[in-house]
Amino acid sequence: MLASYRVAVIAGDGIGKEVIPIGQKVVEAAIGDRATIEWVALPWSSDYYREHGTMMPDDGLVQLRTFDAIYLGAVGDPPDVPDHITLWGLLLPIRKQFDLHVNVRPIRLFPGITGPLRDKGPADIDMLFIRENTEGEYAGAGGRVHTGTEHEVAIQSSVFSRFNVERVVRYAFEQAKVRRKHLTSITKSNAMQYGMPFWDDVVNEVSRDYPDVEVTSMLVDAAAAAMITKPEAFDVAVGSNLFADILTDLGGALMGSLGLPPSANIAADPTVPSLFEPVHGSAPDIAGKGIANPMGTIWAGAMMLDHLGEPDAARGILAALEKVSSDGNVLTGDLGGSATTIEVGEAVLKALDS
Ligand code: GGG
Repeated sequence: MLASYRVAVIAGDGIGKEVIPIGQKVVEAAIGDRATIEWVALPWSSDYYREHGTMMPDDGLVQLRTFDAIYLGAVGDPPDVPDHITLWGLLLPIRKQFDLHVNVRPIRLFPGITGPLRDKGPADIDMLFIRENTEGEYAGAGGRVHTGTEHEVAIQSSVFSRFNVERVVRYAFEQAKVRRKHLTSITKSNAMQYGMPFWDDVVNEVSRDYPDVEVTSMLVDAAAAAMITKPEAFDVAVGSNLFADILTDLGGALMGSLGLPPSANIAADPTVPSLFEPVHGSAPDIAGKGIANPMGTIWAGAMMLDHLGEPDAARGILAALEKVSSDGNVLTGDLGGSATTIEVGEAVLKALDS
């Protein structure tokens, strides 16, 4: 019987609204007649917030729970709506309530793309970040007191639970096992003396189950430098919510553009929808101009297909992206080209056919 998938589409804000329709077209073309996809567009965004006072309806999570996957563009419309409202009103509640425990972020220099590092090519820049995705620095533990007075205090605490750190680290080891068998664990254990040495302890404990995986422990500042000076040293990297978020933006820069990296927010419970999105945000500076790079969103669509059990279609999209990058004729401005978002989408569709 033909497989059928129901996917919730939250294009969101800014360039999210421009890149998501392109991603949908490519996903549909890649899947062909192997399966059917029912897309359900949900208008949850900053516009929705301006109209309703919330980023999504009260039963938003109940609605989302019925889907097989969520395809998200971007959230953020500063300064009109503060960033912490957009993020805590939509993306973070989905990650937390659906227990999307890991955020998988591949960082690869595509063939034909000139990255910013002299003498480093696609063979040197090929890493997979596993970002802890529901707690850590984004746990939301804290508060503000004496607001508006000169005694005002703000506290933001990081939270690391054994249950969560262990499963995230284990996920990273599993990835390392099927890649180059090297895991870099990124912390700041010298300065953050409770949560981060705890993270190191868990990594050491879990490593006993993976004797064939070599582990390197790095402070986040050293890791940032090493990603520039010696990117080939990274295979799989695992880090806390904040650290891995920052380092994967750096990874996007190594790829030549933040428009390229995708991410997969994976639910611990396979009956709950996972969420797929580009790493980039809403990019208000270029929104509405039709020049945003859709490649990260398209790649996120491939990760979604792979997760849904359509690895051939996913591989087809990756190959098409690589063909477009190798040819180098149809690229957006961030990659040195002059093509529009739609033109890049059409080039990927054509490459899928070839
Ligand atoms: N692609 C979704 C998006 O808008 N990302 C930007 C962002 O700030 N995300 C927050 C995060 O990943 O923690």
